[in-house]
Amino acid sequence: GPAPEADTEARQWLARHKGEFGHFINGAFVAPSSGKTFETFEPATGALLAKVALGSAKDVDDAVAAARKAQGSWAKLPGHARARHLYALARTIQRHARLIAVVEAIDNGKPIRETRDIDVPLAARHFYHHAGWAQLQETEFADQVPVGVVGQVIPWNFPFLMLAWKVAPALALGNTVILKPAEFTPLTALLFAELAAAAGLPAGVLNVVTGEGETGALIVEHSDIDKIAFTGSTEVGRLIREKTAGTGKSLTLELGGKSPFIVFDDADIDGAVEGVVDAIWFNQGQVCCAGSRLLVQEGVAPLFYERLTRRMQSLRVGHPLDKAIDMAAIVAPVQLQRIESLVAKGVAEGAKLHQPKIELPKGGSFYPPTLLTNVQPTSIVATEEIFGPVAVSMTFRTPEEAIQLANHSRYGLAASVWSETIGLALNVAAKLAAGVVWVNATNLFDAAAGFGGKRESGFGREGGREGCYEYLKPKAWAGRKLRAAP
Ligand code: TXE
Repeated sequence: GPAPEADTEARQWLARHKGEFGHFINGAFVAPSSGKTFETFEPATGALLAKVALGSAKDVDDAVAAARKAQGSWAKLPGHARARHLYALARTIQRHARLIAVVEAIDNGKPIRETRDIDVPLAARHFYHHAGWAQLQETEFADQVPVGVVGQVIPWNFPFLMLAWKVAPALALGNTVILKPAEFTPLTALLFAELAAAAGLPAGVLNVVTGEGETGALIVEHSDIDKIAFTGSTEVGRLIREKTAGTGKSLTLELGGKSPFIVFDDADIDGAVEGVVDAIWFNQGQVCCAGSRLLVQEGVAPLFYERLTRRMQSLRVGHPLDKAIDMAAIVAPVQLQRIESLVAKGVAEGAKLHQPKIELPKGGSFYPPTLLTNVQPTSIVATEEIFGPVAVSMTFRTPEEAIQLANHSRYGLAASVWSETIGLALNVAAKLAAGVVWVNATNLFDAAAGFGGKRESGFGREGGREGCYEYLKPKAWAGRKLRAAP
C-alpha cells in the first residue's frame, strides 16, 4: 500500500488552504463571486479532496480584465527578461517537483511513478524550452506580435503537463493567460499559480479560473479574449469552433484520437509488447495519442497475443502513491462507466475479451488492463475513443492493408509502427494520416517537437517553433515620408 508519510507535504498544502480554493486572479486567490463551489475527489478512494470555486461570468470578467491590464507591460518586456521569468518557473517546478507530483497523483488518480518521472519533469522541460524562444523573440520572430489575451481550457488526463504545454509558449511570447483546468483535476493548476506568484511572476500574467464546462464556455465566449487554446473531447472542440467562428478569435484544438499501433511480422516482439504496455496502459489509457488500435500482422499474431496476454498478467493495479504499481485509478466514476459500457458493446459486437486475473483495489474507480481481439474495423470499439486501458486489436496481411486499416478513422493524432525493416517502417509511416508517427517507439514527447493532429483530432501544434507561431500574429509595417523624430 501507499507509504502514509509520502503525501505529508501535499496534505499540509491542502490543510493550509483549509481544503477550499478560490480562483487565482491578478496574483492572489479570490473567492468565487457567486459563493458557489464544486468538489474534487480522490479517484483512488472516492474521498473528498477539496472544494473549488465555480467560475461565474463575473469571475471570468475579472480574470480577463487582469490579464488585459498585465498584457501590455508583459509584452513590452525584452525577450530576455521574459525568459528569466520562464526559467524561474521551470526551476520552481523542479524545486517543488515532489509536492506537484503527489498532488497530481491524488487528484487525478495516476501513478506517482508517472507524475514523478514524466508529467512533472516534462512540464519543467517545457518551460526551459520556451524560455529559449522568449530570449530569441526579437531575432526569430521580428515580424510577429503576441496574440494578446489567451483563454486556455485543458483536460484532466495530464492536468499539469497540459498546463505547461499551454502556459509556457503563451507567456514566453508575450501573451497573458486565463487558464481553466478540468473540473476533475483543478489542484495542480492552483498550486502552480501560487508557486508562480511566489517565483515573481507579475500579477495578472497567469490567472486560473476553476469551474465546469459552463465556465469554459464563458471563457470561450468572452469578447475581450484574443485566442482560445483547447485540449479535450472532439465534441466540445466542435462546439468551441462554432462559437468562435463568428469572432476574430484565434483557435487551436487538440482533440481525441484512435491511434494505430502497427506490428509487422518482423518486429522485435518483446519490444513491441512493452510498447503496447506504454501505448495503452500508461495513464490507464487516458491519453489522447494512446495506441488504442492494435494492428498485428497475421504471421506473428498468435505469438504476439500470447506474449501480450502473459505480460498483462504481471501488471499491477494499485493506489497512485504506491511506487510499485503500473496502473492506478480512472479519473472519475463517470469515465469508468463509459469504459465499462464501451467494452460491453464491443463484446456484444463479437470481440473477444482478455483481462488478467488480478485483484483491483476496492473503493475507488479501477479498471484492469484489457485487450479486445477479433474486433471488426467498423465496430464501436474500433472507431470510438474509449479513453481507458483498453487495446482493441485487428489483424492484417499486407502493408497496404495495414495502412488502409490505420487510416480508417475520423481521427489523425498519432501512430506507431513496429518493424525491424527500416525501409518498410518508414514507407508505412509516410502514408499514415497522423500528426506524429513513432517508429519502434510510442508516446515520445519533446518540448522541441510540435505536437498536434489532423482530421477530427484538431489543428495547431504545441511545442517547438511551430507551437510558438500559435501564440503570435504576423504584423507588417510600412510607411512613407518617415521623418526622424525631433
Ligand atoms: O471532456 P471535455 P470530458 C475525451 C475522452 C473522454 C471524453 C470525455 O474520450 O472520454 O473526451 O471527457 C471543458 N465550453 N477526451 O467530458 O468535456 C471542461 O470543463 C468550454 C480526450 O471530461 O471535453 C474541461 O476543462 N469548455 C481528451 C475540458 O473542456 C468546456 C482529453 C475538457 O472536457 C465545455 C479529455 C464547453 N462547452 C477528454 N464543456 C484529449 N484529447 O486528450 C466542457 N469544457
